Amino acid sequence: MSLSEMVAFWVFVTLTACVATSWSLPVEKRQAASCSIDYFAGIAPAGVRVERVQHVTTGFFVETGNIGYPTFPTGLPELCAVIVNNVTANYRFGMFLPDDWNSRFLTIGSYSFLGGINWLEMGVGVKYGAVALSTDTGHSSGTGDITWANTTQKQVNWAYQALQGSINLGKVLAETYYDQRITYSYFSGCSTGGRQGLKHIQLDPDVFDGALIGAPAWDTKHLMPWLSKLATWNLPESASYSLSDAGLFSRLQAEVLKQCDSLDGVRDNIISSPSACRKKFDISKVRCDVSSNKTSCWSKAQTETAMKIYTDYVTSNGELVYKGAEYGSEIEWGTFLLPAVAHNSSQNVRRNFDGQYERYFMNYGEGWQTTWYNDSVVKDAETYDKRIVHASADQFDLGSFRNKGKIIMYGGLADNVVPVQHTTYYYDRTVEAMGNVDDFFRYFQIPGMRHCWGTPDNVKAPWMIGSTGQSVQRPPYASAWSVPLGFSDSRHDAFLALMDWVEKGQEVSQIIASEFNFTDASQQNMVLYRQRPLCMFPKTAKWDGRGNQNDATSWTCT
Ligand SMILES: *[C@@H]1O[C@H](CO)[C@@H](O)[C@H](O)[C@H]1NC(C)=O
Ligand SMILES: *[C@@H]1O[C@H](CO)[C@@H](O)[C@H](O)[C@H]1NC(C)=O
Ligand SMILES: *[C@@H]1O[C@H](CO)[C@@H](O)[C@H](O)[C@H]1NC(C)=O
Ligand SMILES: *[C@@H]1O[C@H](CO)[C@@H](O)[C@H](O)[C@H]1NC(C)=O
Ligand SMILES: *[C@@H]1O[C@H](CO)[C@@H](O)[C@H](O)[C@H]1NC(C)=O
Ligand SMILES: *[C@@H]1O[C@H](CO)[C@@H](O)[C@H](O)[C@H]1NC(C)=O
Ligand SMILES: [Ca+2]
Repeated sequence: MSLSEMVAFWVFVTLTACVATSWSLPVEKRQAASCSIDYFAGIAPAGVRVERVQHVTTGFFVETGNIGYPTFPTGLPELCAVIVNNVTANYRFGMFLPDDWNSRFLTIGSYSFLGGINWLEMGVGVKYGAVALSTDTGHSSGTGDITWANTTQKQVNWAYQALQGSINLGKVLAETYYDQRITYSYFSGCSTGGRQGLKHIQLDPDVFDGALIGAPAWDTKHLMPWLSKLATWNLPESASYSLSDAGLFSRLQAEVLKQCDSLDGVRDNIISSPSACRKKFDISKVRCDVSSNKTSCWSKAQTETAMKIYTDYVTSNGELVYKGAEYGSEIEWGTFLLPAVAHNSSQNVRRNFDGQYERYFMNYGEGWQTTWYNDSVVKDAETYDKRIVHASADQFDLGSFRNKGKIIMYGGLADNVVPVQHTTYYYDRTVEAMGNVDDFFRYFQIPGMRHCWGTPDNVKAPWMIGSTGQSVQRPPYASAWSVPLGFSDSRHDAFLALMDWVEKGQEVSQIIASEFNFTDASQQNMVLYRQRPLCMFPKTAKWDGRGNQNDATSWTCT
């Protein structure tokens, strides 16, 4: 044996011994052994720093200083938590790699302009047995803050680059760690998360096999100017037409319910046909012109402001910017219209969102005032988005994704944070571009649901379909997953339904939504209140006229 042969032989023996030792361990133990910063630093490519690796055996994981997502999951299975930092592009992502892995990869979406890793909902995802990943989108920020968006790199990171790079590297790290291929790649997200899901399908049709898309804020370049327009309809706050008390929105919502509930054929506190309401609603019924009761009396001028909000925002050139608010969504109008800062702040805006997109994302500068808004802002937003930032997920033809993946999209008919008519508009435009899309893209409207989850107290519509953002809204909260009280199956859980469609070819034509009642003041216990099928758009649920209306079997999709 020559020296080189001896070295080669020694290397062979050593490697064989290592591999033999390693393979003699059960798979889970072997992974736990690799769950170390040295291991991940060893497999990570140049340009990234592995910040933290922790084998979680306590069911609980915390990342201190995460101001975007300060709630953390509990009840976790044993897993490896990893934080990776792309130091070149300046974004971070987190992964939960379960010891007991079913070879699926699940990307979890973000919300709003929040900067941080969404560990809470990764915690939901990992309970399906998948690797779960989320990115901080390249910055650290809390609610209602867009001041961070003052460099092109940060804007582009939020728009798509941070998530794109995170998914690409995350997949490689997972496959290396498990020494096993990913069989299916999924996405689940709502709001900004919905935008991210559609955006990444548009960027790369091979990125996901299935995507659960909730209330997508897909049209960033129009959504944000619409918010400013909304603010200008309502400013100044001292004006007779201004809507400045949450009581006004409750009063209007109650009137809409009174006039429109039965227009869908069933008096059940749910407006299932807002389009019928749009044709019939008489807003003058909320007027009482009692100036001493500003909280629930509407003036004529205020009803005119409301009518602008219900109507599509179209520029003076006739271009549609954003679809109007839906009838039944009034409780949510306060999100953008009620002051979040002192009434008389120097900026004179009701919500920071009103003008921060223009100031920071569009580089108008800190001094820009919402009251300066005019339709040319729309043109500027379109141009900047198209040329530089590419945040909007505004491609309607989804191309070859059709041959590869499946999409379940949903939107609450009482959503006015991302007005639901614009979600329907995305679906309609896609059908226009691609023809009937039932083979791969199905849309489910959820009557009475607010933005992403929840329902007004006087509506209590079935809304829960176990999507990642939804589960944690109800007990057991931070340790929740799927639909509670025994409904974690593919008839009630939209993500399980999506997996069955992708992996077994089982088409999803309805999903049964649930609503629960709390049975204690501390809201830790619930009973089932009612269930009803959500139907593949444009079908709607029809009551059979006989059975218990709270029972899903009394309804069919027609
Ligand atoms: C951007 O904003 C941050 C604070 O969020 C500030 O520290 C930084 O100097 C700003 N950068 C530019 C280019 O304005
Ligand atoms: C870091 O991010 C940039 C921009 O997304 C990307 O091009 C690069 O590949 C990333 N590096 C790694 C090692 O993932
Ligand atoms: C204002 O009107 C509402 C609804 O009519 C009523 O419940 C409330 O008591 C009134 N408030 C005052 C101060 O009159
Ligand atoms: C400004 O707002 C504060 C708090 O809302 C209030 O106390 C103060 O009277 C206001 N000042 C003026 C000039 O309106
Ligand atoms: C419209 O708004 C833009 C941005 O604030 C401003 O530059 C422009 O001068 C305004 N145009 C008119 C006609 O007021
Ligand atoms: C749930 O709450 C609704 C509305 O408050 C009530 O009508 C219904 O009887 C309750 N159902 C159960 C099972 O508690
Ligand atoms: Ca009804």
